[in-house]
Amino acid sequence: MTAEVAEPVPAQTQEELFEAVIAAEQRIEPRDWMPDAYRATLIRQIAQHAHSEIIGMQPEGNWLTRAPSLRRKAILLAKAQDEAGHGLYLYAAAETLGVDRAELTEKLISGRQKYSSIFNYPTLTYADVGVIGWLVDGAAICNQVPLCRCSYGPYARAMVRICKEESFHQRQGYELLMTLMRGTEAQRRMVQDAVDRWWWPSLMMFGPSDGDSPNTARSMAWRIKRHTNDELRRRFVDMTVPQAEHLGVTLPDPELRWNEERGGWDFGEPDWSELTRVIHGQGPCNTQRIERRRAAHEDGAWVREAATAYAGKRRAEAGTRTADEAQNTPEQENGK
Ligand code: FAQ
Repeated sequence: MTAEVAEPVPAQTQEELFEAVIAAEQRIEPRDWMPDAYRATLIRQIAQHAHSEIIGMQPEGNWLTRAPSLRRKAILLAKAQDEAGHGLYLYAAAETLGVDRAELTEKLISGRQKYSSIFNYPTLTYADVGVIGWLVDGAAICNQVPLCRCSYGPYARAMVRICKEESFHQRQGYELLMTLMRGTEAQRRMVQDAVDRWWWPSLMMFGPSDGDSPNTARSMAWRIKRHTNDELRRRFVDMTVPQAEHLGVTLPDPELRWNEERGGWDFGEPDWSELTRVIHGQGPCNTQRIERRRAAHEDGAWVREAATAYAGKRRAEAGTRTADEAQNTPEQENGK
């Protein structure tokens, strides 16, 4: 009998099938055909996201050895560990698209891939830890909840767990700030100072304004992104203003005004030239962040080598066992 060779599906049909899956709000999975540009967009976004989680451990990590109490230290350690975990899920999601984590790390430390601008700002006081939880995790949640409905299955599924953990991070940040606000006048000033420094960079996390966002239209058509950068930024401001009032801090924007007609808050324009500078390596801490990441990668080389050698040993042992089992039939093993 001659083996039947499957007719290759014409590219046109594959593309139509892909578009139909997207239109039907179903998920594209790693085994499915996808346009090269869809794959490249996902790799770009997921890799940047993963790098952000890993580099994002540094600003708060700065305070691990100086946390004001054992309780605060335990909370902060757990948060940083969660962020490492998010990075790992995201690198694993990127690997389903055919890229290797080592290759992505190499691109990050050689400056060929980006990470979020927000992590290039310094953490000057312990109030910054609270403000990162409240504003930075708050912005991350606003941006990432819609990504749970992203058209690419592994990314969407990774986001579900990440969002749950980020919500918890936001609440711990807010709780820390509430505690400080109930404290001394100096502690309240410390919170206000941190809010003043982190507010605008947090708004910039959502990316450039829609008119200057080259990737949004394509990513929305593919249902990778579900909202534009400006839509999400507005949603974040609407969510955050009442929280700031409850906390008793002032957001550093003289143009912040309730818009009755729109039912939302109007706000000022972020300094886009600052975002461009930070994205292109000229933020206050860009050099330090990448140097630390490179040093950690180099210091960890022996761990990767040991893990690879151990995995090789386990594979060889499993291979020997399989060969032995092939020689010993179940009857022989049972002594029959
Ligand atoms: N920083 O055309 P668009 C976190 C780049 S995780 C740096 O609008 P797109 C958890 C953009 O990549 C935070 N670069 O791009 C945590 C593009 O450059 P490219 C990370 C930025 O992709 C909390 C160019 O500008 N979250 O916080 C930024 O459609 C606390 C043009 O921009 C994610 O990554 C920026 N802010 O939209 C951890 C979420 N904005 O690649 C520790 C997933 C833009 O063409 C502590 N990502 N760029 O060379 C996204 O939703 C999107 O990628 C956007 C950008 C919205 C970030």
